[in-house]
Parts: sequence; structure tokens; C-alpha cells
Amino acid sequence: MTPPPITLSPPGTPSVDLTVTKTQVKAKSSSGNCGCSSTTPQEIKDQRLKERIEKHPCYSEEAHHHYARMHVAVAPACNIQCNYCNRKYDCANESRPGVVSELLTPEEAAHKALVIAGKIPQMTVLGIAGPGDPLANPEKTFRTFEIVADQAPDIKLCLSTNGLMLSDHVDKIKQLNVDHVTITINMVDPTVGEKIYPWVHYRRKRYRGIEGVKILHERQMEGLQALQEADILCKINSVMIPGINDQHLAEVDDVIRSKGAFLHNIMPLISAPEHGTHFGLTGQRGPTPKELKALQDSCSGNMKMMRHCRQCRADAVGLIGEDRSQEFTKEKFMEMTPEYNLETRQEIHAGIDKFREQLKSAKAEQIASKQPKQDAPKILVAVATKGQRLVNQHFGHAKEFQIFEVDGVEAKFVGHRKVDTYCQGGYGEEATLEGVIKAIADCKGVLVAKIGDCPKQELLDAGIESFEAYDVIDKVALDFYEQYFQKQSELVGV
Ligand code: CLF
Ligand code: SF4
Repeated sequence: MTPPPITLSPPGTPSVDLTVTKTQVKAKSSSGNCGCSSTTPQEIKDQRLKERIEKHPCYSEEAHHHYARMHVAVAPACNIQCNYCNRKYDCANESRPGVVSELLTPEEAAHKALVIAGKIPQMTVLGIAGPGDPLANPEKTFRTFEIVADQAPDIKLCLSTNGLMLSDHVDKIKQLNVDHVTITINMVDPTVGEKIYPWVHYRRKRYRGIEGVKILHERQMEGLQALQEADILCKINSVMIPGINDQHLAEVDDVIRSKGAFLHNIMPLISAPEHGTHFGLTGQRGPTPKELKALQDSCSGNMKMMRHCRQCRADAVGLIGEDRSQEFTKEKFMEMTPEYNLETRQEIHAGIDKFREQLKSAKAEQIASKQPKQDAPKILVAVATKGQRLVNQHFGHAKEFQIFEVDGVEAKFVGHRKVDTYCQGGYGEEATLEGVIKAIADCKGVLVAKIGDCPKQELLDAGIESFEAYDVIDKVALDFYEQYFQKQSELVGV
């Protein structure tokens, strides 16, 4: 007999039932706490690594469904020029690195972090990622970290840099307990880099062309090495630029892995002409989602590959995939009193972690109950979600769809597609529906909390079935998979 289902009630959502079987209960009760198991050094290392990333939404794909990050824009200056960057462009609806609405002083930034830590308690990471380079503005960057570390010790500090000045600052980074550093590395061959970086400003001198790129490359490698020696987790971001470094990024992946990088995040070039970047103005295209996935797949054998990056603004706030920065403009947050409370936050995090554990157990049970079939077909599904790894959003409200690859046994997150919301002011917008269908054209199904008859039919005409549910993504995806192939076999039978 199966025990009664465990009811999960993540904050702000209807309850979701996840049945935990006897086998699982037994497995849980026999895994530790019995005093007779010994822990190997590798297990201790793995456990320590798990603790370092489990609340970081960028370093853990699983965490990004539950925990949020925020950026504070305290670093205006940059010491290099990338052909894909124009920091003058500012649009609150735009989401890409380098873009920011308001610059902050370290004191204002710390105030903002304390306000948001109270209002969005699942915010666990404070990152500094621009709008210029944090280490071209070291005083402002480190002062911000110092104040926040002093007043909000549970917030993880994170830094994203081009790497030019990194090795000079690794001691300070370590001293401030910044445990996550990202370096953007687009090349390990300066002849490739020449097409990406027109100049580099290093130790009070501007170097143009390959001379500057060589300095940047050497400094990036030194920085990576220094992080490894200091035992600081390092993620590498690479911008995929078709025809320039797309063929070269596999080599970058090899080099960074051999030098101890933890995670590789290959992102698509954003190059709309209206952004005014060199690449935008010269017609350089970005990769298609298919090209990006193919490159990520080809590199993912080597090391952990990040696929959930949303190329955040330098003042982004919220879960990755949602941007709440407009709720916390300077005018607004300076009027708010910080309600940071460590105990309250810890209680909320404990609730989130319990929910995550239950999700994991249910997923493990689901996988164990399925018989993997050799050569089982894989299909993609698009999911409308507001987070918590649930199908919990109406089709018309989705600003993006998360894409999962399903093989009949499990559902793997493989990316996301941004869309314009279909529902505008309470009515469906025909023009945006076309864009949504185009964005998820390679998916067999769209999994949503609710969908209207009209978009449902148009999706079906395009070969995409709608599936309504309010439950854990993994479960809904597998239910859809079964139903989809059942229908297919019936059709063949007919
Ligand atoms: Fe910010 Fe970057 Fe830290 Fe994350 S973002 S500094 S590691 S806290 Fe994350 Fe945003 Fe992608 Fe960056 S989704 S752009 S990878
Ligand atoms: Fe822009 Fe960052 Fe490149 Fe500097 S390092 S030019 S801020 S993208």
C-alpha cells in the first residue's frame, strides 16, 4: 500500500501533491544518521561544493527555479572595448549586460540590497556586473561588498569581470569572502580576439589591435589561475559570435576546463542595430537557438554547461527570468526602510529547501519507476512557469518559455525562449501569437496552467499540442510525453 501523499505548499501557490513511496521513506531513513557509515574525503568535498552552489541561481540550474539574484550598478567605467557593448544605450525593457538605468554609490547600493533582502527573501546573491567592469572600479565594488557583508552576512557576493585586472585583486576578493567570480572569455587565440576587442586600456596606456588582445588574454589566464589557487569558484561566460569565434569556443572550453573553471556559460551575441554596438551597426548576426544548443551540446561533454543564463542587466532584480528592477528604482528604494532580518530569511530558506528536497525525492521516484527504453525518442516541450519548478503560469502571461527535453524517463532543462506576452490588456494579441509559435516551433507541446481556445487551435495547427496542468514540471512533462506517443501510435493504427 502506498502511504498518503505529501502535500507541498510553496509560498503563494496552490498545493501540489507528490507521493513518496515506502521505498523512498526506507531509503531516506537508512541514508545516514545511523552512526555506522563513514564519509570519504571525496564525499566531504562534494558536500562542500554542494553547499557553495545550492543557493546560487546561476551556478545551480536547480536553484534558479527557487532562489533570486540582484545586481547593483556601482561600476560605470570599463578598461576594454568589446564590439558587442554600448553602455550608453538604456532601455528599461531591454535585458542584456552593460545596460542599466541608474548608477548607485556603494552606500545606496547597500541600502538597496538590504531593502530587497527583506522584500524578496529568496534573494540570496548580490552580484556586481557593471554597467562597466567591476574591477575597473575596485573601490566602489569592494566598498559595496564590505557594507553588505557586514550588515547582511547570509547574502552571497558575486562578481563578473572581463578579467583584465582580476589577478591584482584576488587577495581582496578572497578576504571579502566572494566565493563566485565570472570571467568573460571569448577567445584563447588573440587573432580571434582581434575581431572582438578594438582596444584595451592597461596600466594607464591604451593598446590597440592584437597588442591589446594579447595582454587581455594573458591577464585572463593569470586571473583564472589565481582564482583556482585561491579556491574561488569560477564560471566562464563566452559570447558566441557566428563567423568569428563560434568554431573556436570548443577550444576555449578545453582550455578553461584544464585551468579549473567550474562552469561554462556560452551565451548568444545580442546585436540589434538600435543598440548602437559595433556588431549591431555592421550587421553581425547572433546565433540561432539551434546553433547555440548545438555548440553547448558539443561542449557539454567536457564540463558543466550553463544553459539558464538570461543575460541580465547590470541592475537586474528577482528570479533569473523575471526582472523586477522597475519595482526598485532609486526613487522608490531610497524611500523604503530595509526590513532585512536574518532569522526570518533563514526560516523562509529552510521552507524552500524542504520543498526542493521533496521535489528531488519525487523526481527520483519517478525516474526509478520508469523503464528506460533504448533509443526512446526525445522531444522538446515549452513550459510556462513563474518559478518553483512548477507549471504554474497562463499561456498568455508568459514572457518566456522554459524548454525541457523529455525522453520518457526524465525532463531536462535545456534552455529558454523569450517571447512577447500573448495577452495584452486582457485580450489575446494575434501578432504576438505568431512570434510565440515561431519561438517554440521545435517543441511538440506547450505545458501551461491555462490557455484559451483560440491560441490552442493555432498552436495545434502549427503542430504544437497544449497541455493544461498545475503541477511539478517533471511530472507534467512525462504525462504529456505518454499522452503524445499514445496519440501518435493510435494515429498510426488508424
Ligand atoms: Fe550576477 Fe553573474 Fe553573479 Fe549571476 S548573473 S554576477 S553569476 S549573480 Fe547569471 Fe545573469 Fe547569466 Fe550572469 S543569469 S548574466 S550568469
Ligand atoms: Fe562592455 Fe563589459 Fe565589454 Fe566592458 S567588458 S566593454 S562593460 S561588455
